[in-house]
Amino acid sequence: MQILRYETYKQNAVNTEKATQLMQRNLDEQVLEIIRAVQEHGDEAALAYSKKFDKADLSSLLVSDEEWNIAFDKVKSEQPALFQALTEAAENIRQYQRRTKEEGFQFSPQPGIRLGQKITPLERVGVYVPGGKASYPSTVLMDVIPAVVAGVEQVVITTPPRPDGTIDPVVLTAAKIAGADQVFKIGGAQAVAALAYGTESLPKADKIVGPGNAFVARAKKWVFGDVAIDMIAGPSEICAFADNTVPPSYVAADLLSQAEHAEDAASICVTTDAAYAEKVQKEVERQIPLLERAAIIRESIQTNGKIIICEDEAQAIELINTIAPEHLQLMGNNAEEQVEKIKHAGAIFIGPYSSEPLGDYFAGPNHTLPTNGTARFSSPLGVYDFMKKSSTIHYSKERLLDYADTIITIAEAEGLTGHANAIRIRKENNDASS
Ligand code: HSO
Ligand code: ZN
Repeated sequence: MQILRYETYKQNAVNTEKATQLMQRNLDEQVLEIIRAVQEHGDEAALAYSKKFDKADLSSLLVSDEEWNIAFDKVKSEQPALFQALTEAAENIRQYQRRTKEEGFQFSPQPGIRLGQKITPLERVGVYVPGGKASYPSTVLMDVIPAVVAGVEQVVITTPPRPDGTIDPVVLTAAKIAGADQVFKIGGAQAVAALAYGTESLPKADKIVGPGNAFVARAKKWVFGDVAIDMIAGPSEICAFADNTVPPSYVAADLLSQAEHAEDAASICVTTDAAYAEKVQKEVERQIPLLERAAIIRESIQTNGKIIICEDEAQAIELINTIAPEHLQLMGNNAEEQVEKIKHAGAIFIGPYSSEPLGDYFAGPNHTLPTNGTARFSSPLGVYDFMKKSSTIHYSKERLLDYADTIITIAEAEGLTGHANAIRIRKENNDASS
């Protein structure tokens, strides 16, 4: 793991956007073809893609109630500790998410005037759950529960089938614990297209959420506008700010926990102490071979792992705000005071015992977080992502007449005499009758 001084890090941070753009263009051709096929041929195209990409020969896309219940009962009886853990985590997530629910409001700035905001849950939401090695029951809980708490009428999951046509029973169990309504065996860009436009079996969703591979991410970009989407999730990131009060083994373990997600995950340690940086570096090297996913971790640490030495705390905070990491761990002595100075981070873990996996699995706040610097302008997934707002306006006759001339003045300045007329007609009608 590379140790860098702050200045060197800043100079090296040139972007690699051009290469990424080229890759995306090739992907787009395939993704657009899939979207078009699903739009035109619905289930038939979806089933054909499941056969082509997932090697699954399905007769139906929907997971039947029987199949779902069998999976649930099996996990409950054969893996009771896991079942209990998922149930407890779900309760923590529910409790936290209830607090993120916004209420509407009404107020009366003057007698006869009532203004407000009405908040309504979305009707239909599609949650994409990745398959294969990256299929995480914890993500099912994190993405479904806020929608259920919001009051979404229909929450459906799409997830790629395994070659034998089944879905991981633990994912199905998490889906039931979270309160999803239906699960469909469909993944990739075809799932995004099916949710965006609807097919014979899949309902057309108002919003699609959840992480996925490059195909899913690109497809979400293309259907955006026809349907709402949450965010385009990038590789996992962790930034740990630590001092010598924190055991270097904790810092190293936390960095590696994110590096294990994928080769392109990014793990960064920030410190003001050069001797401490070396201790963390040694620990990282010591721990990598002990982990099952050592190969992935090594690659991730070699390419994107960095320990950055800053002059002082102020410089470190400035750097963290520039990175705007998905996960920030403030682990050192001054953690509580540092929180106030952090402007950009998806989730902030405070203190040496608030290790990132605590947030991934259990604490309650969402683990679907803005990545790739987007914490500058976006937020963790929450109930608010599944609700929308309508403004409400009421003026009594008297109040409208009071302000009629003012409104007409603005309408006429815009040259919109029809607008002016809609107000004037009421004014004249009432002048005449008085
Ligand atoms: N840390 C991931 C979420 C996750 N971790 C799921 C384990 N399972 C988000 O960056
Ligand atoms: Zn994780």
